Amino acid sequence: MSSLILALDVYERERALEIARETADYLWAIKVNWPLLIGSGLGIIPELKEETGLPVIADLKLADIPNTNRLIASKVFEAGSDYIIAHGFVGSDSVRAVMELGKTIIVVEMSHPGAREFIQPVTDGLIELANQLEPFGVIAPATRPERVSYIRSKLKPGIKVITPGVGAQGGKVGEVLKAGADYIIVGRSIYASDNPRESARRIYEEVKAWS
Ligand code: NUP
Repeated sequence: MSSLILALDVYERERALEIARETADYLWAIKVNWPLLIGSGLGIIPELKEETGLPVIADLKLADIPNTNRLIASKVFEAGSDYIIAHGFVGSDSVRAVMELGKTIIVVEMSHPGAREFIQPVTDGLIELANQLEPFGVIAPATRPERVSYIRSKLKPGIKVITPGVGAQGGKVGEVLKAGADYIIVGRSIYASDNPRESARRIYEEVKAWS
């Protein structure tokens, strides 16, 4: 089974469906984020599932009070999303509101440089939150493999480590898998390349070689 997740950050429905169709053979799941949801609407979720048969992860990074998180998450799960990504820093009640409705991935440390300013100092607390709530998985930065190892070492064994930041942001497949990632998320290196299918295939082969 593949451990590659495509971050499908395009606006247009047609383009999204075409890239999903071309790359599906090499993917574990498709991640949709605000650009695609704003550009094409929630209806893109069931369409992607029907087109590819793959699970869909809604990368909403929910960060609201429990009631609002619940109002949003219920519609997105209802639309067919298999997983939702939620922020942990808003507290366990807000995360629980999402987890009660479906499979959840908690952000414990983001991949961009700015994550060092506010998120990294609270990563330990977010790992503790994840260990207490036992979500499907957590987000850890492929751009900092040493942080992926650290997060993996502190996390309960069953919780998956999902790592964005491979490719365009500088993260390397081999390093992040060696550090303990279960899944890698790749966006621009696939969808913005001249040949998304070939790019997905190459990354898939690399993942297979390291797994
Ligand atoms: O820490 C995070 N970093 C990150 O890049 C958490 C995320 N969810 N993402 C998302 O992963 C980001 O919003 C985008 O959808 C994808 C990475 O895309 P790319 O940098 O490979 O193009």
